[in-house]
Amino acid sequence: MDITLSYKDASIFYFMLMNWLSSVDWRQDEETQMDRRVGFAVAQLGPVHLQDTKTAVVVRLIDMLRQAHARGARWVTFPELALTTFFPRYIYETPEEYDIFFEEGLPSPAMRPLFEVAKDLGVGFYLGYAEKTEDNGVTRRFNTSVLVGPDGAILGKYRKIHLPGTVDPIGDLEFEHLEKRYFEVGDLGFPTFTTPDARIGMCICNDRRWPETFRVMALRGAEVFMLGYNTPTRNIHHPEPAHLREFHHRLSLEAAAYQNAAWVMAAAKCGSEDGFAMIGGSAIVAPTGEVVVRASTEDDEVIIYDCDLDLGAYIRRSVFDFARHRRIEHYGIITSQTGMEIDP
Ligand code: CDV
Repeated sequence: MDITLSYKDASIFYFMLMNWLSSVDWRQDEETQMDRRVGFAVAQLGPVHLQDTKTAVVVRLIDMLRQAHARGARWVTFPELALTTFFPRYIYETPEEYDIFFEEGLPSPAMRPLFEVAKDLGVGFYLGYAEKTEDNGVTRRFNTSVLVGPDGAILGKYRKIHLPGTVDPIGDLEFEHLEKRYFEVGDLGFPTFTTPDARIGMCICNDRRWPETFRVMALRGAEVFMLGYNTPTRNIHHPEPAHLREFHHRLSLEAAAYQNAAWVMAAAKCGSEDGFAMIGGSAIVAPTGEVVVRASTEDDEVIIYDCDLDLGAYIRRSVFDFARHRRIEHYGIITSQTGMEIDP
């Protein structure tokens, strides 16, 4: 009997074998072999120019929300400061000049149509915006994100804690980064929110470079981290090779997902805003640390994944079982000291 396989037969056999192997659940834990799948989408936003109106931007957001819903999403993550251009690159002197970028109330008049469509479709979302609020007669401004449930309920807010850049312009640069000028440091900590689908935590852009951000949310049980960002392609403060910008972005997401056994939804505002380039690279990362889907443009683009939340639960029961393996008696310095103090 001739059992010689042609190259084509061997390829088909290999393909079938791999398909079968990838369908086998490798989790040796009966409790988490039951899939808990939920559709999460990331809506990447292309450039928003200074002259673009908030109304026009919200039309784009609603269009992406509808696409995400049509493809099975229950939740959508939109970017940081999604309603306007990334205005902290510009120098403004008085609140009268920069208040046009801020929203008052939730939903603000500009946001309202998005809130209404999302509620009609039964889709929850994260939206980044510039928040202006009155607190005991004092006006305060934050770089904020809001989490709205699929039923239209406002679940809560997060106010950005790690604000990059400077208060005063550096000058002699292509553009500035003045988040410390326009926003206060967030005062809400890193809250997480229980929803019927998953426990969700929020953070914003520069927060992703700091591991403490995600560990605090993970200790509160977050299964999904939602994150919006505006990251200029060029590092004006600390020059570095261009490729590192995307690499460090992805590395931060992958590490956050893996080390905390959670899903990461990362939504960029990207492309060239009035000539100022920002990276794309919106992505969904699994609790294994693997990017499962990534945006391929620097424009409006929806990416979606059917996320198995029990995958994170399995990892939290094994390698990252915090209660069994963390050694807090050795971590005190993390909250008692900011800068480096070298041992004598
Ligand atoms: N919006 C940001 O927080 N951007 C910062 C840049 C300035 C480094 C970021 O971490 O991507």
